[in-house]
Amino acid sequence: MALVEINFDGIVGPSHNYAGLAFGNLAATASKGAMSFPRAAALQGIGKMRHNLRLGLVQGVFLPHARPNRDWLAALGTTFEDAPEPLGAAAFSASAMWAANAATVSPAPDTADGRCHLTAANLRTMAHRSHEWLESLSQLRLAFANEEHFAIHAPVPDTFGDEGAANHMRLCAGHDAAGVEVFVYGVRGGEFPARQHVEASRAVARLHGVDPARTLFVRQSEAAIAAGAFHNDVVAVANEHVLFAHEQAFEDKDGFYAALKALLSETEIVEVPADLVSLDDAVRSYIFNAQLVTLPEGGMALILPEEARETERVWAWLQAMAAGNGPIRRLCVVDVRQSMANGGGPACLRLRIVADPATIDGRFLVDEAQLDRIAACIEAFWPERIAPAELAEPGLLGRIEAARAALLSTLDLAELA
Ligand code: SUG
Repeated sequence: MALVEINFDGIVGPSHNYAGLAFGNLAATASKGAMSFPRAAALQGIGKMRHNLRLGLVQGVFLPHARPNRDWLAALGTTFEDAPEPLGAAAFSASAMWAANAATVSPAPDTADGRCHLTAANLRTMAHRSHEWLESLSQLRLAFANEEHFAIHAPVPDTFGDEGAANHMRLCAGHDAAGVEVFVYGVRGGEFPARQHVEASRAVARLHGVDPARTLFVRQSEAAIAAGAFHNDVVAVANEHVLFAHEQAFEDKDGFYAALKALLSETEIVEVPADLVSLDDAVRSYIFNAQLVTLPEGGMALILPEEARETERVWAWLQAMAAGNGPIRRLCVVDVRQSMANGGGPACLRLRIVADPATIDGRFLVDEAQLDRIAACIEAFWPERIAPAELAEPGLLGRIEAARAALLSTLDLAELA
């Protein structure tokens, strides 16, 4: 089979909760202390995957990580039972669901050795995410063990923050053609942290062996970070030759657009003007945290969260755009509200990998029957709700650990235990 784009979604883990851990992520901060619904959250994720399979797209999964992360707490000289806050909540977070932050991916056509390169992200800026990389790396090494086709890299040293594919875009004539890789970084961020450091992006580009002449390092606008766009994928998304972005996404958009068009003449930029959709509306609605996909029958679709339809100005703009002559003609809406309340939209929940499915460990690829099995496991084992005060209850911990064990056994992935 030829190279195709595969979306690997993070299955929402049984410890999903709202601890308000991600400063600069407005939705997560606003949800702090709310009751969470892990079972519904995970089933919403399955619903999105089913939707995308029915569009004819290829789908994969990554597994929830072991929570609480007892090894991380041990390295900090404590245990979950004794951990002072916020360490306990950080060890308990289900944040690995946002697979767009697991790694940066450079598909085979872009790299010097003709292999697909993946670098796990260190996620060092947020304590609750800084310990994800070890298990992400294990899953990547297992799923993409075929060294003829894949090269897996450990995170870059955490002197420099790296948040993975959420700050990386690839533009190309077709998925299997050599692309232009765009690494977006932040500098100051005002009150909020700029999580992606340019030195980390440069290191990933070097490790992957992408052609320096076809690689751009682009600065995210200070205004976007200050408005709550803690990752570039909150204000921009690309697919093949199309860049869909907010007018204020980049610090020097004219320079960026010109460089992109010089490298890829087919480039089409669909820009949303700030006077019709403000940065605040973009962050509230997650219009850009859509999956922009190429449909098997041709043309592109945006897979948007319900919140985009509910934000009047955003929906009006989208409908006018889809009715026009541009490359994006279809709007699909999915319900991922539980993840959205932590600032994770449809695009955050997936890592895109361009590869031949036959070269990937089949246990990480899913069809509808496999999704049925995963959903049955979620129905049986995921807690229905978690109130903040329950986080430390031994009964809940036992259920969460048993739930992950049941999923590993359902997927025949005992080596991740
Ligand atoms: O890192 N939220 C995640 C959301 C990640 C979204 N990913 C992309 N944009 N690609 C984050 O801010 C909230 C968890 C809490 O507060 O309990 C959280 O980590």
